[in-house]
Amino acid sequence: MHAWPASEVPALPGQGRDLRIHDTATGGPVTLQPGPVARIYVCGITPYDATHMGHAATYNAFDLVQRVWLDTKRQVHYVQNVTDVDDPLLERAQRDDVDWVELAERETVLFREDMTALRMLPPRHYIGAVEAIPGIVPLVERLRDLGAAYELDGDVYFSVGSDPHFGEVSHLDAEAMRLLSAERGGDPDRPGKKNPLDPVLWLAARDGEPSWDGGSLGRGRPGWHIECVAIALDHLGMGFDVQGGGSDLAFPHHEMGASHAQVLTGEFPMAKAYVHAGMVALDGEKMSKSKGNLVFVSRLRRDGVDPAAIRLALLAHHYRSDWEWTDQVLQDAVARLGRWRSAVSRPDGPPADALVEEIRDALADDLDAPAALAAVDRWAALQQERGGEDTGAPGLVSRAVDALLGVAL
Ligand code: 5CA
Ligand code: ZN
Repeated sequence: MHAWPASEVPALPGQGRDLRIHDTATGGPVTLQPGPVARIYVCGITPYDATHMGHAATYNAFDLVQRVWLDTKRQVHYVQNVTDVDDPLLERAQRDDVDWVELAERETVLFREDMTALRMLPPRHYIGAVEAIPGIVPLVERLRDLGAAYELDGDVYFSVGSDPHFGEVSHLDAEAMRLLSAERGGDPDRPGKKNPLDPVLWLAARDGEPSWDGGSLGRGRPGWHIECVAIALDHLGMGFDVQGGGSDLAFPHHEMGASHAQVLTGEFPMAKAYVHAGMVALDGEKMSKSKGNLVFVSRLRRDGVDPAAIRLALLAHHYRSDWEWTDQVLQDAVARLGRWRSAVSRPDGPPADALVEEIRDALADDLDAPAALAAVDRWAALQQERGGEDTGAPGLVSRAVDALLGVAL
């Protein structure tokens, strides 16, 4: 699949910082020191509905990770998937009586447009589940040959008992795992499983559903977790720097992925840091496609909202906190964008070298975007109150805000 166009990232004077970030698996901050090429896998959308503010907030967090790395003059290898075949997509297509391929394509096109408008850096490899099937099948066969997978009425399940590290990403107790598994695509109550938590690796073909050649597995379609493992291992290899997603992916998705990869390679963990963004809510409930309480990026854009203001609204919240989308959040962002634009449109201003360092420090400290915004606010207020003589300052602020925060002033 092709990704979306990249926006230019201006180079800044001075030295970038190494990123210290909260890792769900160790439960604390880790300072990442990637080589010259930093590697990141961010779980992509299941394209059955348009990009909502929750998705946008999560992708914003991982865009910041990359901007911090780029500022250290590293290259970034960024991989993202599209879960373009899975139960929720097929169910929605059936409900709306549309072709599942068309639904997935339409929503993926819209997602790309939203990401472009929000100036999110594109992945180097943007890979659909369907196109990954030839790589998924041999991994499932290998898990089976290793004794880590078993068959149940033609479907193939992964045995979580085969991984000594199982549970070390999310650190949940058995009851919590069971509840979340039922909520998030698992089938803990299916009779005949070795462990209720065991996730499906390969689902045998069913009437009325798409299926593909699975070699010795028979016709069918892939499970969700093995999809991301196959794509990540193929394009990044083991031990990449960050696997990212919203906090609802910690269990089961990232836990199961780490488990599959551990059994396949004998290495743990697949990612050096498991990074999770908080959930965005609307009217007190997590924004979700299944609940339908959504504010769409595309809708706001159609209503004439500047994408830079949407981005500032996201940046005003720490990525790890759960927060609520309200009209006020957007109004505040529009007002801030206006203040910043007016401040950088003057021919001179207060010196801004210290501001660049403040933004760098804030982001390197677990992506503290709100602190970065507060620093720019202070510079803009000073500009407003007293102005300044530095003719390079407005341009420098503009470039720093663009390079580090993805906001075009
Ligand atoms: N295709 C899978 C990942 S492989 C998937 O979870 N797709 S998704 O479309 O449901 O979600 C895409 C990303 O948005 C995930 O990282 C998910 O955690 C995140 N996300 C979904 N809802 C919210 C929300 N309300 N707030 C913040 N992030 C969210
Ligand atoms: Zn994923």
